[in-house]
Amino acid sequence: MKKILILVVSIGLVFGLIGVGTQAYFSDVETSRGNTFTAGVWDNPGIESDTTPPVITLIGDETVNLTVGDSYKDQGATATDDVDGDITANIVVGGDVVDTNAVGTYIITYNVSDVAGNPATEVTRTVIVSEES
Ligand SMILES: [Ca+2]
Repeated sequence: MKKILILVVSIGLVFGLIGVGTQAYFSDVETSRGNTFTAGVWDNPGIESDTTPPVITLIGDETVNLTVGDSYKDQGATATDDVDGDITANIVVGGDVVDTNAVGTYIITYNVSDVAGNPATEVTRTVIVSEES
C-alpha cells in the first residue's frame, strides 16, 4: 500500500514538472489560432529567462607586487554561470599589458557574458612593478 502511494506521488510529481515545462507551449497553441505564430518567441525559453549574470573569480591575489626584472605570468580567472555552467574559456582579458621592465601600476581586467548576454561584474587585478629596493 505504501509503495502504491509513493508511485502515485512520483507520477504526480513527474506530470507536474512536465506541465510546468510545457505550459508556455500549450498556451501558445491556443493563442496562435488566427494569429501568426512567432517561432522566435518560444525558442529556448530557458535561455530567454536567464537574467542572472555570470560570476568571475580571480585566481591568485588581487594585487601582485613585483620588482623590475621579475617575470610575470597571469594566473587568470574562472567564470561560472547559473545556466551556462563553466564559461571560463569565454573570459576576455583586457586592460594593461604588464611590462615587468618598466616601473608602474598595471590593471588587468576580466570580463565575460553568458549566452543570454548578461555581463558579469568586471574583475580586475592590480600588478605593481617597483624599483629594486
Ligand atoms: Ca546566467
